[in-house]
Order: sequence, then structure tokens, then C-alpha cells
Amino acid sequence: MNDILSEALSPKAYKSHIKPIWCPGCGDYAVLSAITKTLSFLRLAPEKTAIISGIGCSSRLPAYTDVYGFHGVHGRALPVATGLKVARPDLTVLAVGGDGDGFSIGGNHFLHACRRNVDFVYIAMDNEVYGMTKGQASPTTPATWEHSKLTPHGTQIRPFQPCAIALAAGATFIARGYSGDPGNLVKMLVEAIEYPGFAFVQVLSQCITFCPEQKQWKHQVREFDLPEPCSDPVQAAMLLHGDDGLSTGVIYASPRPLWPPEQQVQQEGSLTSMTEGFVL
Ligand SMILES: Cc1ncc(C[n+]2csc(CCOP(=O)(O)OP(=O)(O)O)c2C)c(N)n1
Repeated sequence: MNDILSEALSPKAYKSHIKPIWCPGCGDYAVLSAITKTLSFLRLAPEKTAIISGIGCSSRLPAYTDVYGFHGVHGRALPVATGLKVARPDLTVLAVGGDGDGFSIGGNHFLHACRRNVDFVYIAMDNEVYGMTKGQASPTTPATWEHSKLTPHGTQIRPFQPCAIALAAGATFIARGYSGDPGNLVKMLVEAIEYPGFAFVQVLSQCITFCPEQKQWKHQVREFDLPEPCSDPVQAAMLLHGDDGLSTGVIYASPRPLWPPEQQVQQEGSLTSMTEGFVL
């Protein structure tokens, strides 16, 4: 486990001196802020924390933090995060990136990270578009989305369902947050870091440059009506398949043994429920 600081650092202390170059109104600002608030709340030592990314606007995030970071290759954040956590179980490891990075070029790694269950967090900042390369359709783009010249009649392809696919592939912690609801996002990220195993957090992170209709998310996104996360995968699957992809919350949490098995021993007895008493 990471060293817990005796005194909390401010969220600002986890930010680097580099100013983000995201567009005004980008949801990724809120995700960055939620991550630094989470690290501060959990009193994690910056030198024992690492954020790993692929390529894309969202994948620039490690540069904007003052913890260890690795801005890697498109779609390859998860294998790097896996290797790091296996070699250095004492670190808190977060992988971050976009929907193109994680579900298209990195889709294969996503499936295997879900089934492998190495103890790190994956935050997918889902804006339903390839932002950095100027707005082409991604795996999560709605079928009728017509803004790109490459898909003037929409993609006409059913969008990828990240949470349902994570469940089918064996992920045991699955959550969906929203950049426009930063308080709940912090709470979710605290739970994801505390969770013993691979924790997948899809964050609806608006790209109003290429998808101006996402401004409507603030009227459409709502919380799942769930007193606590499902522990039954069948119940979680029914919930996810009956949803339009805009409901948020921790959907599923049902721990199973970690990989590699020797890290299981190091986990036992180290868990605390730090979200108890968390005030939004
Ligand atoms: C191997 C490879 N293929 C393609 C690219 C071009 N490329 C850079 S970023 C990107 C898509 C980024 O989209 P996403 O992951 O959704 O992140 P966003 O920019 O929307 O945050 C692509 C296709 C690349 N850098 N490397």
C-alpha cells in the first residue's frame, strides 16, 4: 500500500506547474480536479503514486499532476499500469485516457485488464469522440452522430458499452461518473482506489468543441437508484442493459482474488473504509 501522509497535502500540491491546454469547457478539467482532490483526501504520498496514460487530449493528464507519470503510446496505458503495479505493489497506480485510446486501439488490453484483476484504477474519460485528432467517431459515438465529415450519415454502428463489456470481461468494480458532478466523482474515485482489485471508472467527460450536444448532459445525467453497488453480476447486467448510458454511480463491486496471487497477502488487513464520513 501507498504511504499515508500524517498530514494531508492540498489538492493543489498534486498539480504540476504545467497549465492544461484543453479547450475551454472540456470535462477533463473537472476530472483532473477530482483526481487531485481524491489524492489529497486519501493523503497519498505523491512519490508513491503514479498516473499512466496513452495518447489523446485526456491522456495529457499525467503532465498536469505532480505525482509520477508516464505518457505512453496510444492504447497502451493498461499494460504499462499492469506491469508497474505487478513490479511495485507499494504504489497507488491510476491509468487514464480517452474512449478512443481505451476502447478502440486499446480495446484488447481493456478486456484482459478486466479479467486479470491487478489492483489499479482505470479512469476512462469518455467524450464519445476522438478529440485530439479533431473529432472523428470513436467506439462510443452514438450511431446517429453526424458531425464528422468522415461519417456524414452517422456511424450507423451500435456504440460500445464500456461498463457492460467490463462486467462481461470480469471486472469486479465498475462505476460511471460525470465531469459535471465532481463531488460524486471524487467519492467514486476514493472508493475505486480503496477497492482491492482492478477498478474501472467510466467518466462522461464532455467535449463541447466537437460534440456541442453534450452540453445537454447536465440535464440528462442522473444517478442510478441503487442503495449500494450490485454484488450479483446478473443484477448488474440487467441494470446496465436497461440504461441509456447516462446513469451514474458505483454499479458493481464484488471482490475476487487479485493477480498476481502473492499480492493478495499484501492486501489483507490493509483495507480501511475511508469513504465513511466523506462529505460531498
Ligand atoms: C498508433 C497511433 N494511432 C493513431 C494515433 C493518432 N491519435 C492520436 S490521439 C487519437 C485519438 C484520441 O481520442 P481519445 O482516446 O478518445 O482521446 P481524446 O483526445 O478524445 O481525449 C488518435 C487516433 C496515434 N497517436 N498513434
